[in-house]
Amino acid sequence: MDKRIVLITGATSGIGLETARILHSNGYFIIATGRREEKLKALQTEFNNERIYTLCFDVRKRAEIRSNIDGLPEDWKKIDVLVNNAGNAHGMDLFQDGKWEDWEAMIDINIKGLVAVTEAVLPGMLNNKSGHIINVSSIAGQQAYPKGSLYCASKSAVSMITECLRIDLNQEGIKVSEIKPGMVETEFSLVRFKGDAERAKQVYKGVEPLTGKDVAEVIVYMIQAPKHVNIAEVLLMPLAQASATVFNRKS
Ligand code: 8X3
Repeated sequence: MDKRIVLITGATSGIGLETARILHSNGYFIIATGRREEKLKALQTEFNNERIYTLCFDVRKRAEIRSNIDGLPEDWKKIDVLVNNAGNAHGMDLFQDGKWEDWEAMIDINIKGLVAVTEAVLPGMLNNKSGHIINVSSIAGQQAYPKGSLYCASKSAVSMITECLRIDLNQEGIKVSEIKPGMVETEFSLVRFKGDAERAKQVYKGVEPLTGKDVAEVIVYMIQAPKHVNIAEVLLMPLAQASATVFNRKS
């Protein structure tokens, strides 16, 4: 295989980590980004320091993103695939009880963060007239659910940005895709409920959710599709889930 470089945001856990693992085992070169330096170091060790480059930044820091991407060594500059995976939910409240800080975090990370990373990586792809951008959104971006307002809105924005980007890049030879997972058991609920492990556990009670690896396998499939094939959108749910709110829960 030709040398292929994939930049994955939020590569230190969950879907991002599993995507990095599968791609690495398939010979890809991985640029792993995340906020947690120690987790990035652990991934470097796991990959024996081979075919991995790490960038430690918070997707909320636009200037840092830009300087990190622009500062990549020459042999890491040609990014073939960008997986915009970093994102999370903060709080789960009725709109009337919502907290401004939670709303702001979701807008800053899920929307502005994704845009800032894309903005930094895109010039290289445009220059090469090739590339693939895969945005990880959510079933929450197409179906509203109670207490989901700003999370659902942020993921809906990701869907629209993806669609517009595909249109704007149509003449440039760059693929743009979106994967919308349903229930996935990662750190997602723990973050949403601010470390309340008991509450997080209840989310998955009586159902078998997707794993980060399940989603990663589909992302890898999207990356490996033939050059003329773009898997534009995937909605991926566990068997036990029929919609954002309908589950077959065994108690
Ligand atoms: C995660 C899926 O349904 O918990 O994006 O919001 S959901």
